[in-house]
Amino acid sequence: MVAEDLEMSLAASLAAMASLDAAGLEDVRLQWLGKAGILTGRLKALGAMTPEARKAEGAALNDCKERLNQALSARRAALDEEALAARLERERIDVTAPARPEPVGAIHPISRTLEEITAIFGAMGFTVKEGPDIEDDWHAFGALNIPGHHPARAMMDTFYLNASLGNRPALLRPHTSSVQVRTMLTQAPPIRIIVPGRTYRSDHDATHSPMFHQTEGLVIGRDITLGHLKGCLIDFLRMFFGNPALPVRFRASYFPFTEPSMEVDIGWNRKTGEIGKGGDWLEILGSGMVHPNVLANCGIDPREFQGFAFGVGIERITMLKHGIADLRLFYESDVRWLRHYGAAPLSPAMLHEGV
Ligand code: 2NL
Repeated sequence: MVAEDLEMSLAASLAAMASLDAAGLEDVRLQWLGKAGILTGRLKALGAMTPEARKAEGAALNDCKERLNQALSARRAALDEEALAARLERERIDVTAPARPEPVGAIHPISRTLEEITAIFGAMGFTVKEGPDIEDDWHAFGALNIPGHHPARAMMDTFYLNASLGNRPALLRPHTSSVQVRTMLTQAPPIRIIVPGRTYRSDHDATHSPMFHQTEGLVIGRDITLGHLKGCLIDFLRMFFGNPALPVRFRASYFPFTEPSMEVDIGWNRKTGEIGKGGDWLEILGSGMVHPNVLANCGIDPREFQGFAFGVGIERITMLKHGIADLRLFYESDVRWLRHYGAAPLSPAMLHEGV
């Protein structure tokens, strides 16, 4: 028979469990079922009993053991559940909470100008072409009708690399015209492209950087005239500077790759720097009708096709538009300067209210 005292201390142990943690439960288990445990001792003693006594005592001890184990696992499960509930509460995420304020970046003024130029010419039906910064001298000079003795080809202006492409000297492109050359060689007219990108010249002072940005444009068709050139560039300049009455002047000039060639000036005030009024003229870009030699070099028959091209310096027009005094500021990565002159990242260049 199971003694009364065993039944009583089991009841006490079961009752005490409600307030025990995992370590406390393990103590109770060892107290009953460990090597020197109460039940362990009683079970060992069964061997010395008569069969009848052993049967009764054995059944009772098993019953105790089962109730003990059941109570232990029930309490363990309750502890696990409490821990999980506490953790869920502790790690609760409020998905409706407003976002923490994040520092807002800004678009670099050079990037902004490129976006604006792309928007303006995009609306006129131009597509954007890009090409390699490392070029050979034929794509950079030869194809463009630039003679070998031309100063642009000299070491002091162009960065030549200690390498060649095919059997031609390699260099850092001094203008993006090489991309237009590549386009004419691979694509039949009509052509209507702009080519924004980095360009390189061996020059460094307040108005020149060895790396700068340029956008060139090229339009080729059967009946493209100087009138198209003028209309296109006047529209571009008026839109870019946000002044529909901006005075624009075309002045005869010379480039080896265009004939005739024209420098384009806009009206400004020399004293105040104000653009659009003041009676002075400021040179802003170069343009012209593509030279027949250039068309022929690029596989286009100049008796069938003609067109115009232009080139504009991105740093220069950005400085004029925003009143930036020194070119070197563009490349200093001064965060205060970028914050001041940078554009809002979520307002893309759009034409409906001017760029
Ligand atoms: C300037 C002058 C210019 C071009 C660039 C060009 C390109 C090809 C054929 C003919 Cl593939 N011309 N580009 C034409 C005239 C002027 O840029 O002073 N840029 C800042």
